[in-house]
This record gives sequence, C-alpha cells and structure tokens, in this order.
Amino acid sequence: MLPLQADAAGPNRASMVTLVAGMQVIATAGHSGHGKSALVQAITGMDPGRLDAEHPRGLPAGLGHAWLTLPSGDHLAFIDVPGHERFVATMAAAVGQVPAVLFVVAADQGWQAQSAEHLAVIDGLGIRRGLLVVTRADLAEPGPVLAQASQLVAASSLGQVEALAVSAVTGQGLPELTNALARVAGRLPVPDAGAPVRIWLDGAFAVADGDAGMTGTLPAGTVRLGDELVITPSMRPVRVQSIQSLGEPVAALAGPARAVFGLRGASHERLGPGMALVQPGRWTLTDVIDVRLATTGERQAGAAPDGAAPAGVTPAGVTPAGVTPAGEPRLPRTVTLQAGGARMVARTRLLSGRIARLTWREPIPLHVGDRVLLRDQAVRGAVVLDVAPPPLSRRGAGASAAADLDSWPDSPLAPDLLRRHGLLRASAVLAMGISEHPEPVVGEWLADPGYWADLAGRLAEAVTAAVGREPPAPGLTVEAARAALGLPERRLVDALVRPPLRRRDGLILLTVPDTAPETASGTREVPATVAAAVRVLLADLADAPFASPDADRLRRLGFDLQAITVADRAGLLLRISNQIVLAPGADVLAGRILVGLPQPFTAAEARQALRTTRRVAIPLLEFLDRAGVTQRLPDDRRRVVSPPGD
Ligand SMILES: Nc1nc2c(ncn2[C@@H]2O[C@H](COP(=O)(O)OP(=O)(O)OP(=O)(O)O)[C@@H](O)[C@H]2O)c(=O)[nH]1
Ligand SMILES: [Mg+2]
Repeated sequence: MLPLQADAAGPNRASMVTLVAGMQVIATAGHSGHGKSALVQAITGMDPGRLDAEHPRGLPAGLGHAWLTLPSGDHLAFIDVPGHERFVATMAAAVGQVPAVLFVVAADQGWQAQSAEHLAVIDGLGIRRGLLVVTRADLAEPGPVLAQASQLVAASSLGQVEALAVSAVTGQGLPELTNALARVAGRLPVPDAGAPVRIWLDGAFAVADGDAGMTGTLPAGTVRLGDELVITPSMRPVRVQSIQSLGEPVAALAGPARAVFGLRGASHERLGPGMALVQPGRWTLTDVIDVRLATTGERQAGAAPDGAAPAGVTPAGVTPAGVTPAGEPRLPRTVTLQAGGARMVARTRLLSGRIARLTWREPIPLHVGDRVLLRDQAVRGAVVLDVAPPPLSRRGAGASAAADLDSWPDSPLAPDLLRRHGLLRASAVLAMGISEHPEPVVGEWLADPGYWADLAGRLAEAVTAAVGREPPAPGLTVEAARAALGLPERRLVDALVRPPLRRRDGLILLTVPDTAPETASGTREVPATVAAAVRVLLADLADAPFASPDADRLRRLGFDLQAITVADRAGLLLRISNQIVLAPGADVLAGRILVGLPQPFTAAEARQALRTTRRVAIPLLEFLDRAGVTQRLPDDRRRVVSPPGD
C-alpha cells in the first residue's frame, strides 16, 4: 500500500488514518489440519478465522485474514486458506491474487493429498515466490518431511525456496520465520499503481444505508473513495463509499492489498462468487479465450534457472496426469476453468500442440497474459493469449491459428494481437490489458502494417476493376469499397486512399495518364492548353521518369502553379512539390525501386538508385514519407515500410 493522502477534506475523511507503510499480501497453502491457521496466529498474534470489526464478515468458508508488521514497518497481510479438498477452488481463487505463498506441511503427517493439489495450483498459476514451512516440529522430527517437501516444491514454479522447521505451540523457529517472511516480502515486485483495477469478490455482506460490503484482494492499481467501478458480469455501476484495510478506514488504496469495500449501488444479495469489481473500459468481458497450456515447473521468463527440477525427482502430485508420454497435452472435452475468483465449466478444443480454445457461458473480465487453471483429474495452468479470438470457421483454421499463437510471448503485445486481428480499436486493445500500441491509422483504429498494405493493394485492385468495367465507371464509391474490403467503417477506406488513387465527391478515382482519357472522368476537366502541355511533359519523362523538368522548362511549357494543381487534381500529373512534377505512378515506381535497396538507405543511395538529382530525390522521398511508403528514421536514413503493390 502506498502512502496515499485523503484527497478531499471532509469530516469523515479528516479522521481517516493515512497508511504510510508498504504492504504485501501472501497466501497460505497446505493440507487441512497441518497448522496453517495456527501458524498465522502465532506470528501475527491475530486469529485469522475470527470474525469481528477488524475481520470482515462474509468471507467464504475457511478463508481467514490477519497481518503482521515487519521490522521495516511494512505490513504483510495473510490470506489464510482452508486446506480441505472441498475448498480447493476457494484456495485457488485466493492464491491467484497474490505473488507469494507460505507453504505449510506438518512434520508429523508429511506430504498429503492436498499438499500435492495445492502445489499443483501454485504451479499452474506460475507463482514463483514463497517459503516452505514444516510445522508441528514439536510432534515429530521435521528433517525427513523437510527433505521430501523441498524436493517436490523445487519441481514446481516455486523452485528452490527457503525452508524452515517451526512449531506454533513451542514457538520454535518463529523468529526465523518472521525474518524469512520479511526477506520474501522485501523482494516482491511493487506493482503498477496505475494498473487497471480488478478485485474478485471473495465475500459480500450488508452494511449500513443499504450499501453492500465486499472483501477482496487488490493485486495492483489504485482504488479511491468515490471511484466509479462496475460489477461483472452485470456491468452494474457502483460507487466506492468506503475502503477499509488492515482494520482502518482509508481514502485510497494501492495494490497489493487486502480490503473491505463499501459499495453504493449494489445490494449484497446480488453479489456472489465469480463476480469482480472492475474499472470500466479496462477489461474484456469474455466467454471465449485462446490459451497456451503450461507445463509443470515452468518458470516465467526472466526467472533464475534455479527452479529446474532436481534430477530423478518426479513431482509427485504436481500435474500428475494430462500429458501423454509423447509430451502432447491430453485435454478432456470439458474442464473446470478457474480464472481469478470465477469458476465454471468450459468446453475445450485443442487447436494443436499446447494451444487450446476454451468457451463457457457467463462472461468474465480478463486480460491477455492472465493465468488461469484448468481442472479435471489433474490441475493445469494456462496463459491467456487472446481474450477476443476470431471464430475458427475455415478448414485448418485451428492449426494455423495455433502455429501463430505458439510463437506469442506469455504477455502478448499490441503487434502480436494486430498480426492476428488485422484491425483493432485502441479501446479494445486497452480492454485486453495492453496500454502501449502503435499510432492509429485513422480515428482509434490500429492496423497491422502488413494487413494495412494488403488492404491498400486490394483497394487499388477494386478501383481498377471498377473503372475497367464496361460501361466504365468513373470510380468506386467509398461504400462499395468498404464492403469489398470487408471494413467496419468508411473512414478506414478514406485512410487507404493514396496515389495513384484519389478521393473525390464520394468516389475513389484512379489517376491515369491521358493515354486513357476515357476511363478517368477527371481528364476531361482540364483546359486543352494544360492537356497539351501535359502530353509534352509526359513525353519528356517517358525515358527518365525521375528527371522532373526544371523551373525554366515548366514555365516555358506554361505550367504555372495553377496549371500544375489542375493537372495534379485530374490525375494527369503527380505533383511532388510546387517545383517538382512527375508522371502519375512515378511514386509507385520509386517505391518498387527503393524496396530493392539494402534497408535502411541514405538519400544519396536513393538518388543513385532512382537516377535523379538531389533536387528531385529529397522532395520525392519526403512525398513518399507522407504517403506512408517510406519511413524516415532518426538518423535521416529511410526504409520502405509499405512497398507498393502491383
Ligand atoms: N503440537 C502442535 N500442534 C499444532 C501446531 N500447529 C497447529 N497445531 C494443531 O493442529 C491442528 C490444526 O491446526 P490448524 O492451524 O487449524 O490447521 P490448518 O492447516 O489451518 O487446517 P485447515 O484450516 O483445515 O486447512 C490444531 O489442533 C492446532 O492446534 C504445532 O506447531 N504443534
Ligand atoms: Mg485453517
């Protein structure tokens, strides 16, 4: 938690405690009755299961809460999970919101069924930090259990964590445990306070004035009094009326933190498990995702290699099934999908390799890069790659989608998604959990560069086909072009119009030289003197397409600024600047020549390749930059970004 001040004065706000210490949240894990709650109580002095003013009502069965003030003054909050097998979903929902776990095994009972199941959940979620604690060390010699559990934990995503023997009854090892917890907490990353807010409800209850109260973990981002959030999946708007954390009211709270929120606009009877409190516009509410199935013991990118499984150790109980001897994942047709606090039956479709599509009924708020769990007999983790995947209707679409998706990173970026979707609104990309993206091509539309160049080529083809038809049409209407390209908005068509295409009066025209005057309505509009001058000029350019006549020659031919403008508008000439004119299509030709150069290239190299002078080359390159054919780099060199089509 960050030291946030109340930002508005008021009688109730003035009395609020401003929390100045940092906060981290850790969850317990381990078999039922192994001493998790007793341990949390022994080190915090608080009974995690007690329900009173400091301990919110409405926590689901077995979930407890307590906290510790570390020597640094920071706070470490515990989510104490139930170990019973009936509550694995509760455990998974809680652990899914935290970056670290306190894994507990009893010295006198050793590794048990839910030790294995909880470790599989941790592994599936890819949690990398924590401690292993063998407790009840007063009842049995902890050595053998420490050795066995250390090996099993090392084969999971946790890797080699610090391991300690303790007793909640005698107090043995508790000071060391507190120190070890402080070390773990000190190394945990501090998440972005500006991150989008998503709080999975873990409990709901009635508070005064008809408001609803809810408990949950804020993993990242900031919630302030008065914030307008929405409850998923109904998208009902609510206002944050109160925030309580570590037993105190606060005006604002930054994750990671445990908190109780008072909400205006929702009644507690309508709040339940699987719902989330989210920042509007920042999450995709989805019922279909494409995922990459995780493998056991997978360490996330950037992790030290110390998490590798020790040789000869089979991670007994960690994803015990689900992988065939050939290494191909086996996936039942339906699984229980756990995504944050939501749990539902999902239909699966293995596309190929480790890429699968999951569909379910009630939509939930997700981001790309989220970790989810698939549970059948085995527990398996998966990384969400796409939260709005396109339908797979074509034959073979699944396999080709999988081939592409398999190359994506665990945290997909805008270029990955654009490669797949072609076009996306910036707001949709933001709702997918990606805040950085390339410049829109128009409005808020983002385009994949390859797809955009392809659309430009297809538009040119469609216009050429229209004007070549019998009887010839003057051009293609923007709406017809939009439909032909399958684009969602007409302004995308407008943005694609570039030489040799041109837009006029709702039509897209193809600019052609006067050798084909009958197909270009524009050519008839120029005065005869201009048309004659154009013919002479084009003859000049026929053999040397980039040898724009100099100012003298233009003047002698009668090309003043007005004549150049008229001829350019009619598509008879290509005006590069007010002094430089070329034949229509010279820009396309230049693009084809430049794409053949080693990229990037200097202006001098371009000038040589185009066999022209600096007087022409520089304005021509600038023209191509504006047309999006070339891109000028910070060192003044250029590269072809959108080579012209045929
Ligand atoms: N002798 C001894 N008993 C302990 C110790 N720690 C816990 N116990 C006892 O073990 C029993 C189970 O402890 P809990 O803390 O409730 O276990 P838990 O892991 O929270 O169990 P669940 O909430 O069901 O998952 C209780 O009777 C505790 O008093 C210890 O270090 N030594
Ligand atoms: Mg307990």
